[in-house]
Amino acid sequence: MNISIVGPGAIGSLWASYLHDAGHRVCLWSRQNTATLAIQRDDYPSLLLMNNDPQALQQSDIILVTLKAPLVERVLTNIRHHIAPEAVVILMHNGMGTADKIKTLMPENPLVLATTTHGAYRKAANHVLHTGQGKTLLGAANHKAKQCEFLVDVFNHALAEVAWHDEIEHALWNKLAINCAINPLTAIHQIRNGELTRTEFRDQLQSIISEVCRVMQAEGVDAIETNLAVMVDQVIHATSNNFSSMEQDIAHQRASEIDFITGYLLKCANKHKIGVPTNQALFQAIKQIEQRW
Ligand code: KPL
Repeated sequence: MNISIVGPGAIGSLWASYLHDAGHRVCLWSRQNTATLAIQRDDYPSLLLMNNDPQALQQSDIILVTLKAPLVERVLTNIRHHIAPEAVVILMHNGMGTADKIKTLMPENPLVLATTTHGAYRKAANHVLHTGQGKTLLGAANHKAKQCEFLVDVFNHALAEVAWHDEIEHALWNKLAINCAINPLTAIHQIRNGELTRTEFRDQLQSIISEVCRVMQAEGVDAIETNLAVMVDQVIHATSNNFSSMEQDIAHQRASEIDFITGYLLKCANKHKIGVPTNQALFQAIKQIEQRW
């Protein structure tokens, strides 16, 4: 198939490399202004992929968007006239809130949402390390995408394990709960994920999770507070040596994904008139840090 990866950061480069190895024609769309881009995964030989070629984008059957959430709407607004109306658009990023905008922006295209737990680390601009095996879930965000379950075979063949989720929003909410718990705290304190096991964070973590759980239930997601707490704890342990993406954004003075993580939670909480003071305070703390730059 012809597949374009829009925003080849760590996760995008990982998928570009695996999809290319599985026999697909993979092209990139990136902020680098060059006709080709090299991508190396682990110790494998480097691949040279086409970059920013409007014709290649036009011929793509699948557009895998691995941009960070704050960039999705702006970039797709700029390139949508190069994208065929039947091309399947897949959004794969941390946080929630982009899908509604893209549904309106590109009403003809089947829209699929994805979440992945694969670990990827960008060692250098063109070199990605596959640091942990994970699982990828795909699911329909609009009516047309309900016929896109075939994507599971395409993606599974490249990088297992991939499954179709009939309620992808529920899977995204579970990931949002993990990100609400881990990302702001590690970013504010500039610590690794594993340091959240310290007793000083126990009450705060519990309060974050309890607030998220109430909002999830109001949104119609089957959430149980103790299960969410176990899930967060498992991720903290499994990624204990890692810095979260928000910790890295703040450390490098880049705008974070806070509006699409805790910010999305606050919007939903407001809609249901649910008080979420702990998450509200974390949101403000991140905003204050970002405003200092
Ligand atoms: O998704 C993550 C992130 O850093 O954004 C977690 C799961 C918290 C791993 O670090």
